[in-house]
Amino acid sequence: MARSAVLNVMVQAAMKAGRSLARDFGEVQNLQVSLKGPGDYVSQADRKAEQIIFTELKKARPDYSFLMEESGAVEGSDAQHRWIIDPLDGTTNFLHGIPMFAVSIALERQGQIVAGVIYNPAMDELYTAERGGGVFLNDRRLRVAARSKMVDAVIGTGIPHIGRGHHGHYLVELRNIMADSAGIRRMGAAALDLAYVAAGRLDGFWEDDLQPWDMAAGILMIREAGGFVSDKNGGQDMFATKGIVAGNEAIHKALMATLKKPI
Ligand code: 2AM
Ligand code: CA
Ligand code: CA
Ligand code: CA
Repeated sequence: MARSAVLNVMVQAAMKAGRSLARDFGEVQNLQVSLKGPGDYVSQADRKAEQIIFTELKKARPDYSFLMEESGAVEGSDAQHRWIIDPLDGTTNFLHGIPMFAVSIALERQGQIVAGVIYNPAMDELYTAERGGGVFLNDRRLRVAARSKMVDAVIGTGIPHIGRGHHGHYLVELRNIMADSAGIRRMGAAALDLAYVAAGRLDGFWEDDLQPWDMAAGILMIREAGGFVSDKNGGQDMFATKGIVAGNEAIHKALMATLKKPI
């Protein structure tokens, strides 16, 4: 597995931020926490990790543009290249001492995602992907799961909470997937859920109301693992519509059909 120079830069940034998160996770009760909206927490750990990633990437590629969850968009002189960064995906888990959280970094070139890194420091799991070069968990190449029937499939999702809409329509979807699948998992970190689909741990995944930084790296990973990713309409406008459906070809198709069913 030969990593390109730019992927190495992303790995170094993600692991440095991950070490900072791991230290803060050890004394989570001492962190300053604030609310961005109902149920929407941010802590010093999120901000510190984002600053580390920003500094590392800026040093390596001074001209590139940025889209970050906590600091927003920062335009560089090179608008063709954009980093898309979630410094801590799974903040709620993190603040509750649940070790399901990750750093997510993607690189977009002319609107196309070309590289992605997702790192869970608590489990020391590093997912890396490059367009056309496959996806790896640490040093092992990944493929999506082979299971093709919903009766055998374990499906991940994100359940809306206070401050997030769509509750009524989500309950219909949840009920229909419950009825058709072997099980549903709600792990609480969307970027990791997508990495788990790439790794074949989850057979499929769907969620509404996600942001580009939740999805960008994971979308590339699922494609590079031979999987299918689309928005809820079957198109490729995940960033604009904020919805995502993923799995191998058969599970993606079955999920799309189940999600459209009436109650
Ligand atoms: P975060 O931890 O980076 O905020 C859980 O379903 C997923 O949803 C997590 O990846 C979480 O990312 C994200 N999330 C948390 N609050 C959200 C909100 N208010 N709207 C949309 N997504 C949110
Ligand atoms: Ca957040
Ligand atoms: Ca997130
Ligand atoms: Ca986050």
